[in-house]
Amino acid sequence: MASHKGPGAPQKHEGSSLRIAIIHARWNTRIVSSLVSATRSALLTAGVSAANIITESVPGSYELPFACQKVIAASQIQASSLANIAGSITAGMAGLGSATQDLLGGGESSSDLTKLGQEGPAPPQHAVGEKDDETAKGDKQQPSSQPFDAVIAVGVLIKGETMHFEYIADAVSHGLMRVQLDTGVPVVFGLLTVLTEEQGMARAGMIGGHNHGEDWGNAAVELGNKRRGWA
Ligand code: DLZ
Repeated sequence: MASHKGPGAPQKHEGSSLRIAIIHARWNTRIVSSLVSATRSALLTAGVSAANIITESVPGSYELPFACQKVIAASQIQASSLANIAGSITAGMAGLGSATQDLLGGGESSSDLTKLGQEGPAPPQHAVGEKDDETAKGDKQQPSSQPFDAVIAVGVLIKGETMHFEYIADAVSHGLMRVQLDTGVPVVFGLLTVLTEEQGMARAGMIGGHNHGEDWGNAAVELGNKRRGWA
């Protein structure tokens, strides 16, 4: 009998206007890396530009909620400062006479200036550091400075002999839920909580089976788009 597990029939969502962060733990690195790789591929397949996928790591899963919250906040602050700078330039230009504007070569309309401020080729800045390897790999699209549309938190918790697993799993799932509800930015739950390493490898597509990272990438694109409609 066909399995009913998973997110149902695939839906197509367009990701080319989105900016997405993948925050991953380094514990159980091989499994995490396979999951992150599938997550990234799903984002690229949906049309998200490589320049607009930011990847950042933290030591373990316990750090994921804090890092997600900080990365979201930093991107929102950066976008609003750029909008303020663009607003000041626009106001300054409006205060100059048209002759002075001509002298300065200020032919742009104020909306163009605002656009320059928001979408121009300003280098991205991120509070928790940044892997700027995406543009180096030949991606022609300029990185956007818009706030993140979604964040994907990836980690693998493997049950040990103590109660660590239970405490961390509980804290991280509550923490990630809180971050998305507090910030209004979707945080995709890419946390595997498995009993054995083999279970983790199976869910990361390393010994056959489906790589759950693909679902997480697709969920980020879907939620990133839908959130705009719900705003
Ligand atoms: C301590 C710990 C343990 C025992 N197991 C895992 C795990 O399976 N997966 C994971 O991502 N992290 C683990 N950690 C590390 C914690 O998440 C955290 O990094 C440390 O307790 C420091 O805060």
